[in-house]
Amino acid sequence: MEATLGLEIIEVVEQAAIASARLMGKGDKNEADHVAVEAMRERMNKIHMRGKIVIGEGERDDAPMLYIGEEVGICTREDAANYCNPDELLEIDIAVDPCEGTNLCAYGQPGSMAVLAISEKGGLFAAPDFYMNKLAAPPSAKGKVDIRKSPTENLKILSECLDRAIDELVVVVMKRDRHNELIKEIREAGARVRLISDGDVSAAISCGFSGTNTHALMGIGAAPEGVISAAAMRCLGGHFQGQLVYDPAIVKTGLIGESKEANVERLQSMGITDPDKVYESEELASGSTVLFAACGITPGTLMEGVRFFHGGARTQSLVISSQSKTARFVDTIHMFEKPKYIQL
Ligand code: VTB
Repeated sequence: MEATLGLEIIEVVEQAAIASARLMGKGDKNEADHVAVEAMRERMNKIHMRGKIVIGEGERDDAPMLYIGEEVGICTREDAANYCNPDELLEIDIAVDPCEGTNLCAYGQPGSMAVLAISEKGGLFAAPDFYMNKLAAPPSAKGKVDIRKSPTENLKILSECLDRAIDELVVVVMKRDRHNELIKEIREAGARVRLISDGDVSAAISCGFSGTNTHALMGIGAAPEGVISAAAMRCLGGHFQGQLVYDPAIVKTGLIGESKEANVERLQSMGITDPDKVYESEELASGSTVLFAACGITPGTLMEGVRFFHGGARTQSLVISSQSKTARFVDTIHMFEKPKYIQL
């Protein structure tokens, strides 16, 4: 899968990032998202595969493109028989977030990126559009920290695993009222908190790399983004756990549904019988092969943002593979027209 799709998915996230970056700082998050969706979909439809969106822009009625269930790729065309050999059909599931951190992009803030994860059919958890309590930590803490433990306990474990004092740890938390208690506890335990307004995928993945000064992500973000983070962390061997949040009293933003009971029913109708289950990264991204790709829109902890120059642009992407066990940073110069120069 990596040999066939590795380069293609880099181009998919690059195209989405370039499209969004043109609208960086323009204050219109919907448009920044819209152009990323279009660019991502257009490039995806040139790939020799039969792909299905399992995490996307929403249910069909809400989202005209890259909606959940949409089929993408050359082998989904009506005339696919002319191009695709049914015996060698590459059937894959895809989770996308064409502009993760739309607000960040719209206001020119760091940390927005175009991102996707793919796996063979059935290899990614089709998370409902709910919230998820998340715990991400570096590989050395994998399986040792636990979302069922208190933040204080987890920070002690983390400090042992990373062989550093608690006050040398940085925990990323999204700045939301729902996290006031969590933030207080982390600070009281002695660790430092980096509050972010958006973009918990980038924060989760940063825990997988040393040198990012990010040692844990704690708190509640969106569930679909949790699956994408889990896919990357599964490939990196980092720690990622997620637990669905379905109680509107806990999360007061977003589209979570009016009542806890109705939400539980919705989960049950999707086959989720235990709504309180703690999911490990290997369950959220369970496929035998998992690939993850991201391209920076605005500069972030892991990647540069898109930089335009006369006639072209330069991007930085990250592609992670469970197959080759690699994390590749890809630096690309895109030549749109005859550039006056190619900027190094
Ligand atoms: C979360 C987080 C994302 O938006 O979805 C957040 O996972 C929205 O949270 O990374 P609220 O509904 O509480 O505002 C992001 O930050 C960006 O898409």
